[in-house]
Amino acid sequence: MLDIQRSLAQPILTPAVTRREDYRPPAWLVPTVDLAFELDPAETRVRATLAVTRNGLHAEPLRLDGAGQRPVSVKVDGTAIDDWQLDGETLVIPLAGTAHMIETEVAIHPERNTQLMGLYASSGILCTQCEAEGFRRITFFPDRPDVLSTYRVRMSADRARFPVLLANGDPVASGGEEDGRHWAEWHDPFPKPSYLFALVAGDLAANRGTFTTVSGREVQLGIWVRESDLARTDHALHALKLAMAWDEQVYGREYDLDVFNIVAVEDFNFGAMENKGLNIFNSRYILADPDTATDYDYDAIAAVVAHEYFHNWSGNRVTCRDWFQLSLKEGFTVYRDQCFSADQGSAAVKRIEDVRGLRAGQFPEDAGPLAHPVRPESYQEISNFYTATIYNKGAELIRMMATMLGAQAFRAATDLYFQRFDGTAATCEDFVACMEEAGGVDLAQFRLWYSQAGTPRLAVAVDHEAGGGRATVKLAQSVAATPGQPDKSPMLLPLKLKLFGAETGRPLTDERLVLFGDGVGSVTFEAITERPVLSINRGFSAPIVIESDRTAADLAFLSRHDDDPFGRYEAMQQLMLDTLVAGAVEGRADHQAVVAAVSATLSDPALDPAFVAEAVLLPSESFVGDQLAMIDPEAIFRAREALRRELGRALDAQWRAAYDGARAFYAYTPAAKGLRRLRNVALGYTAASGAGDAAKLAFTQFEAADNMTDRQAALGTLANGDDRPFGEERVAALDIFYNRYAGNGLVLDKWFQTQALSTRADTGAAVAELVRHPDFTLANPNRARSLIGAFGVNQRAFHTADGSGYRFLADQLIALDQLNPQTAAKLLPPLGRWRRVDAGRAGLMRAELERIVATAGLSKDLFEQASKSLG
Ligand code: B3K
Ligand code: ZN
Repeated sequence: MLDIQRSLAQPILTPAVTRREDYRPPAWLVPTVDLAFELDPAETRVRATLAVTRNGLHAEPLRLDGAGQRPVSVKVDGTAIDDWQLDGETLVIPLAGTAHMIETEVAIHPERNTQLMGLYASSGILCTQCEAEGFRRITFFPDRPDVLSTYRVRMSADRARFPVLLANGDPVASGGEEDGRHWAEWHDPFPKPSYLFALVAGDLAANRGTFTTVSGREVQLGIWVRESDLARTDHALHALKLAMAWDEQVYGREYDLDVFNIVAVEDFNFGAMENKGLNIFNSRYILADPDTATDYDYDAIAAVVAHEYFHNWSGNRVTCRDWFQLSLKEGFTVYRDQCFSADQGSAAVKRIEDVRGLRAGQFPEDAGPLAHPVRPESYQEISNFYTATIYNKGAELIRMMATMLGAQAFRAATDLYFQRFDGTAATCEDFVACMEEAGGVDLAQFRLWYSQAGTPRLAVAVDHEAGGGRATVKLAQSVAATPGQPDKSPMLLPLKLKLFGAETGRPLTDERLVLFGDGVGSVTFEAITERPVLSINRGFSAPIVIESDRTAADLAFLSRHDDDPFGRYEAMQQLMLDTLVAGAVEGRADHQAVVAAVSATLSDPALDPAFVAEAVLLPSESFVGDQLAMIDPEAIFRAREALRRELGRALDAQWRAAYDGARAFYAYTPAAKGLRRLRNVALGYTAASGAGDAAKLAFTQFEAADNMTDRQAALGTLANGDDRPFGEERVAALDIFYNRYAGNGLVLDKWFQTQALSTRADTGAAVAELVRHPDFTLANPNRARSLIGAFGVNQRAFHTADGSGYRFLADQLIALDQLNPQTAAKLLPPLGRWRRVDAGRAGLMRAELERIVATAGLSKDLFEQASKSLG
């Protein structure tokens, strides 16, 4: 009976699948678009005038994508017609000639738009989000990235509520209307796809600046926010100017309009959007001051501002032919923003952070049911493909090509790419072909990185001829099966390697770049006079997993002697991982090698404190889990806590010395940031040691802090603390923090998130209580992510053996899906990891996935993620 009910409840139609191989050029082009908006939050009228031209010889009608609207009127060449049809959501218009003027009018309802796609209202501001397929929610249009048009936009709105009217391109004219309304017209001379369309109307104030481009043009810059937020926009404006200068210097890319505007809104599905000349941002990537934003927030703001700005060339001037090419713009642009950030401070620390992010977000994706290639072959809902694979693995692909070509040839290749494809919609293949042509390299095998999913694994062993002589590095590559791809070919791996002498600690060779493309092979080094220790995949030159035969002693050695900072970090991570895996599997582990290596790192005066802070951090619970075929979340948690406690206790004096020695006046500089980071890592270890004064130490820091980095770190330490000895201070700090920042949404997000990430045993119950808090709402994506998203990645709390964590997440996702399918779908992946846990947990996780899939009226976003996760 139950089964019958379930099958009845299942969606009868599986969402349609879009395939890369089905790509056909558009039947009709739209060289120009005129849009007129009568803006009103309750009902906005949109009149669109499209000049359309037949693309090639065919008899197909014009098909314009829509999203459930019914046109109020349709005209062809000035005459109202009634032989249009709606084919599902698509408006079909029969046309006889090769060029026509099409006019449509629709009514849309921004205030009711909880999906935050298309035109919507956010705290009284009207704004748009069109990528990937939101433009069709505004007007009927061939909503695909290979239809490029120049846009003229006229907006009219109530002057008092919406004094500022912005759109893409440059402002053309503005004026008053009757009834307290006013209008403005904007024109964007650069042909663009509809996903880059944007408008904003609201009561906004601007932090203005100017930038003079390399050829001497002055660009007017504006960061638009609510008046009361203006004081928190200087960092974003400064980052924008740095990014504009950097893209000129490093890529020869100059800005091309007279104005560049950024608007920050509170309700936004992701980080930000690169609309031509009018970027729209989630306010968390704009607003910062020392009292409310951490160093991490400051870094992220600069990175996202730069990322969206860089899209002006990598994405806007050269866009994507179809959404399967998404990594063409996203992978490349992430690579560009990573390099920009590396140039602002420590490149070594930036690389470590990027690799940590890749391992936290992309490796699990590549190893799970949602694995897909950097250039996918099919999708049901394109919004689900804005993934760590497209973005971060995509960036690693660009980085590998840059490594293989070298800086000069890489620049020549990007120049060629921009010049050849400017004003067009290109493919990943076009990019690779430019790399080959300008770089003089053969990338035939490298292309597999675009088509094969999965993280390659490389087994490494070193043979050394006794008595000193040849050293042979033996390599064996494998790529595990992923959904739809049972058999893989070996990939081309650019590997940087170097040998160090085990006795002397000195380099035995120069760094060598080896392009390894075989399943099995070797690299030899001659005249190696002492036992070599191998440093491999230096700088993380290929995004792969290394399985080496290096001993704990070798890893400890490299953590001290490798001259590649990433190599030092990596050796320490591997040493820690091996220890944690042993602890999780056997219930106990020898901590001595890690303790000694951490101690040596802490006491090396030559090291940058920012690097030290990264190097002494333990791998996350989920990364430890990724090393194991079967995860026991409690065992991993216990093993990690045991090692943290041991490190805390054994090195108590060093942590306290680091803590006291790393005091700095607040400044947002790389040096001061590094000191804060080290100090807060030291605080965490002191707390982990169980020292009697740790709660007091953290609470004192919490109260005395003159910046959010220190305050939030102290709060996080307290929030993790058990009732004894942390009870009083923990409760007090959470209360003080909440009251101090009441009304500041971005800081309240931190308050929710800190509690959702707590390692305490009662976190599940606490989070279930927090969804009933008056400040909690699923309608705001930042708030939903801060509690529900953070809970999903809290390994201990989410994987509670009774399945309450799984049930909680599923309940929340089903509720969120009603409002905002895109954001709900993004938070689903933790439920898909059922293959990695014991049968009891796996059954509970699958039951929740099945319940989601069987929910009536589910979005295709969540349906695709949940059904694929069932595998
Ligand atoms: N291009 C946007 C992301 C749009 C996501 C649509 N689901 C922001 C960025 O990557 O720069
Ligand atoms: Zn992007």
